[in-house]
Amino acid sequence: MTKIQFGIFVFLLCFLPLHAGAQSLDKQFATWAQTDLKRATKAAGISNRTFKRAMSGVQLDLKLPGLTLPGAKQKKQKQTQAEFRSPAKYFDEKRMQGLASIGNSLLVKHQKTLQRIEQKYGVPAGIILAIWGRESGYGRASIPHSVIRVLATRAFLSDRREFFQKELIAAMKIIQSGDVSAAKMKSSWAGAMGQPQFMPSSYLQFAVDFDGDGKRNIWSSTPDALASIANYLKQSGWQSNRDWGFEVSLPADANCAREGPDMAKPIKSWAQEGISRISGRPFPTLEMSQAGMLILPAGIWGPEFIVTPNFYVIKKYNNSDNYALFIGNLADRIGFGMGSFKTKWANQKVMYRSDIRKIQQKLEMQGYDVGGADGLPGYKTRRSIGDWQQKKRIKQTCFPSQNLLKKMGL
Ligand SMILES: [Ca+2]
Repeated sequence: MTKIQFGIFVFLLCFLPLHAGAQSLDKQFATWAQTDLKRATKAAGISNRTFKRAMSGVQLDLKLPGLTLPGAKQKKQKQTQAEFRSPAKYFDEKRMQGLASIGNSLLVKHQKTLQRIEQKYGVPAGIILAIWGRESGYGRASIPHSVIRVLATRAFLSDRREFFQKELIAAMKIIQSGDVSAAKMKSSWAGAMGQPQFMPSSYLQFAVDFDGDGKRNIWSSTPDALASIANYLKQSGWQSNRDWGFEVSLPADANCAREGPDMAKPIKSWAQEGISRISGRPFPTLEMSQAGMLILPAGIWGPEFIVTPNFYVIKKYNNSDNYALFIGNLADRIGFGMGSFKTKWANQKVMYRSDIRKIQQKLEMQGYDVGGADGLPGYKTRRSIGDWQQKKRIKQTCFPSQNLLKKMGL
């Protein structure tokens, strides 16, 4: 099937529900729901009554992105043309300022609730607000989908069927618990629910009732949504007496190839070799004897950080260095009136992921650990580049570039 034919096929499925192909797909879905799915839910302790309440009238939603339609050859991702986007795009200053400004007013508005939450869970208000703002625009973003419909569609028509079926069963467990009706369980098109954007399994693990009405309502109760975010972080290991991290400045001759959680050492040891906070303030006394890790998201070409284990707790919410830095910086703006990172992200020539993969493969052949040749420069790739450069006695950058490709003979 060509691209155009595939497009027409999808068009027909979307807009002509009486088309034979669509009809049979709906039938297949209904049969699957009443047999395989029903059996699996029963085994997981979902009652017939809950199953009916959840699934009655639920139809496939073929407009969701990323579905795998039967008969359609999976499009091979054109990785050769995929560009690696510089972290700079992630930290759009206008967006950060907008979120910080609303966050500051909400800090005042919800002060008492946030203080009670901080007392109970040990997570500072700024971090909770930053996640709330990032995930759902402080509960103002439109979250229009029915989570049951999204998950049922994906459990039937995606290449991660097992994952989505598990989440669908978790969603039914929520309905069975009586916390919320199926109709009120709204999610994103990916199945992330409510103001904290929890998948149903995270809801079962971390959602809490904080307004005292006996129900965990992350959709329309602000105290429940905020305390659930705090509980997620606490259960994931948040250390209450510690910061998330600090923007720092490395001495010009410092070895940049020492990033990552496995190269942690006491913050005072980093300080002793001349790494200092970019604000000019000293590291807080409480932090000095505790573990800190170096993070250089763009190698020597961008802001540099010493982070604490709490940085990795934020990554459990969303597994991305940029996400965790975004939350940390937004929290600092809300809680402490700080601004953008002081060091700018350098304007580098755009690189293709395929070129980054070539660098990774070459390093792997020489015995370096790049954390998998995926075309994305994570900390293992960055520090292996730095180690390779040091061995070749060329200037360390700890980041892929066109120049590095040439130097490696690629
Ligand atoms: Ca509640």
